Amino acid sequence: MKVTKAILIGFLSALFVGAAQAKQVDFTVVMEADDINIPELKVEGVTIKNIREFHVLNQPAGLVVHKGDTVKITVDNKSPISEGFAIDAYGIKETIKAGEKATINLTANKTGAFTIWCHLHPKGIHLPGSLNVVED
Ligand SMILES: [Cu+2]
Repeated sequence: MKVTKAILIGFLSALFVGAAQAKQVDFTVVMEADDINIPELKVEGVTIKNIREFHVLNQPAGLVVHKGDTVKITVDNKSPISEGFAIDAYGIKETIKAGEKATINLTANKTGAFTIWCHLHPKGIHLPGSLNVVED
């Protein structure tokens, strides 16, 4: 009887510890745009006019969670245009209008490094990020 009790307590403890490892993780990702205009640039005797550099960056770009975590990502789009937030492996594809926020929920049930990308713009304009799901 004592042994059975000890085994039962051990089993329940293992269950409890296992359940305690998965946790709720909240992130805020801000999409910031850089819009730079260079009216004239002289390089090696060549004059280039009206250079515009526009790109969008997710900050932070990399998110790290543990397998089993419940993840809530608040995406704040501070870009002057609509932006996309997609994670293919988790079936996420959100479009967020300029100045708006979106909340994305997922359970991190697949391990690996997954690209967070914008399905609206080329990757040279909107730099990709990553969701990294690690084993405990
Ligand atoms: Cu974009």
